[in-house]
Parts: sequence; C-alpha cells; structure tokens
Amino acid sequence: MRLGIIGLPSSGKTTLFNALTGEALPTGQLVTGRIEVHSATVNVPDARLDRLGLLFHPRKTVYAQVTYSDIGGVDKGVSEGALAGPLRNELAQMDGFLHVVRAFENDLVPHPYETVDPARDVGILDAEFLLSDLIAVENRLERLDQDRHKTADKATHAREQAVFERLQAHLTADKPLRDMEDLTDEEIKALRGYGFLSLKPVLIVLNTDQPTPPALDYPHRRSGVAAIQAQIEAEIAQLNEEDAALFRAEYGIEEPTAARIIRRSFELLGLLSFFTVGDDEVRAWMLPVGGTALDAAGTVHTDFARGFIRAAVTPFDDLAAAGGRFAETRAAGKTRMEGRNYVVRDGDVIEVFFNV
Ligand SMILES: Nc1nc2c(ncn2[C@@H]2O[C@H](COP(=O)(O)OP(=O)(O)O)[C@@H](O)[C@H]2O)c(=O)[nH]1
Ligand SMILES: [Mg+2]
Repeated sequence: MRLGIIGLPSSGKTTLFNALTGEALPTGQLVTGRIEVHSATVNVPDARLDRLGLLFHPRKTVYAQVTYSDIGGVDKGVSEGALAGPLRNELAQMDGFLHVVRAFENDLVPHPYETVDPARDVGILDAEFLLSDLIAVENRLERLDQDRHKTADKATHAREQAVFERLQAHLTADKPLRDMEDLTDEEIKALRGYGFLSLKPVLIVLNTDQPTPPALDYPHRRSGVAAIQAQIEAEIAQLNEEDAALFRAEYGIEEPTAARIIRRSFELLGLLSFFTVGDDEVRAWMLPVGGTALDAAGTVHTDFARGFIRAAVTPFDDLAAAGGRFAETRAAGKTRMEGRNYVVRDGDVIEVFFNV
C-alpha cells in the first residue's frame, strides 16, 4: 500500500515524510518545474502485535507495512490548472493521500499564498484534483461517443457511458468522487485503472506548531483530519526512545503522533489487521475490510487458499486474556472453526488448515 504525501510548496511534506519514516531528507527545498519522489516503507505500529510477540517469543515479529512517497513538484501554479500529465500519472499510482496543510507560522518560510489559511489551501489542491478528474472523465466520454457505432457490445458500452456521465455530473457539482454513495464496489474496481485522484481516500494533515491544532471542517467520505507538529516530530524521529520521551514531555506531546498518523492512514485505506502466530514468527497481515477467511488464507500463502479446508479463528482480546494458551481459548469456545466465507474481523488470530 502506498500513500502519497502531497500539499502546496513549503507546507511541510518533506518534514512530515521524515517524521513518519525516520529518514532525514533535506527540507526547505523548492521543487519547481519537475517532479521529485522519495519513498520509504514503515511498519504499522500495533500494540496487539507487540503483545503477541511477548506471549509467543517468536524468532521474529513482522508488522504490516505502508509505503510513503513524498511527492514534490506541485507548484504554486497548481491553482491555475497546472497539474501536468507526468505529475498526475505519479499521483494516480497512489492508494491514498496524506494532504499536508500549513498551519504553522514561520517568517523565514514564505507561504505561496502569503497568509496561513488551512481551509483555503485544502480547497486549492482539492479543486485541482477535481478538475484533473473532470478532464479525464470528459476525455473518456468523448472517446465513448466516437466508438458508439463501432462497438460490438452495445450493452457494456451503454453501461460504461452511464457510469461516466454520473461521474461527470458529480464532479461538475464540485464534489470529490469519493463522496459518491451510489458507486458499487464493482464500479469502483472497474474505475481503478483511471487513477481518479478525488476517488482516493485522503487524510488532511495539519502541520502546526501549537499543541492545540486549529479546527478544520472536512465533511467528506473516506477522509479524515489529523494534526502533527511535523518539525518537532521529525527531530524526535532521529532520537532513541528514551530521549524521544523526554523531548515529547518538554513539548507537551502526549503520544507519538507519527505512530498515530501511520495507524490512521492504514485505517483510512479501508484495511484491517489479522494475525498469525507461531514459534517462528508472529505477524500482522493486512486485508481489505470485508475480506473473507479465504482471502486471508490467500494473503498468507497462495497454497493456503488453493487447499483451504477451514480456519481456526481466535479474537486477539480472548487470546491475550488466556495468556496466549489456545488450549484455554478452545476449551472456552473462543476459538471457532470457520469456513471460507467467514468475514474476517480486525484483530482475528487465524490458523489456516489446508491440503494441497
Ligand atoms: N516553524 C515551523 N517550520 C516548519 C514546520 N514544518 C516545516 N517547517 C519548515 O518549512 C520549510 C518547508 O518544509 P518542507 O518540509 O521542506 O516543505 P515541502 O516543500 O512541503 O516539502 C522548511 O524550512 C521547514 O523547516 C513547522 O511545523 N514549524
Ligand atoms: Mg519537499
């Protein structure tokens, strides 16, 4: 899973990237007239997995992972319809976005629009994504119109045209595609290849220098708002745990914000975690919400899905309460045998029985 860190110039994208990944990319660099992408993969923090590690003493503990890409090159001119093709192509490959918005005062860092105004800045990039999607939708509609007489499969053609007309109406009304409630999962899947930017989930990240962040209203689906003191967190990310705790106390930062943002971006992508445990390895896996036991089996190993017989499922809380003893959870009826269509819940510990 890959999340793109986007935002206006000097909003703190690279600073946030450093805070989340522990990298030390140079900040304060203006990227103009080209695209610059830096990526790093991080573990998704999970206290439950930490606990399972303590209970099972495996040789290794493997976290779910998310990749962050710092995407520089969104110029100020973006508000003049300047989201160029190569940039759009880069953005289209992302599974979702962290949209960094400047909420810090710093006279040494010029703001491309002079004043600090998070709501305005969110609107600028959102409008650009909408416009970019609208152009893509209208190009497709034009194409469909040209192919009208050539196509052999009239029904499919009509269906696709109807979907794109719905997208067009929605975008023309200035609404991001992720707000469309009447798109079925099937339709969303079919649209994936187009990489529509306003269809992707987004976490607005207010980059503030205050312990209490400004309020921002962002009433959209598959979206969220978070705040971080990115500059301080980026410095903390370079420290060992002990020094980091002291540093946080000094700045009144109550919990590791970077860890919370990583966790939230994972949830935003519509993913849940399930676990596998053993002497060798304790591991968190990600699965789209709604995924079945068979999907989970296939995530772990294709053979598990091919030869799937059933899955023993134990909720994490029950296993932790039993001190990791399956004999106990089985005796108490907390470990259930489930078939292939069982819908996996966040925190399920799963053992797959299979035969190939
Ligand atoms: N005072 C203050 N400065 C910040 C903060 N975040 C970033 N900066 C500074 O703002 C400038 C731009 O940050 P950078 O991460 O490079 O922004 P980008 O252009 O979006 O990648 C750098 O000089 C940072 O040091 C912050 O929270 N507080
Ligand atoms: Mg940068």
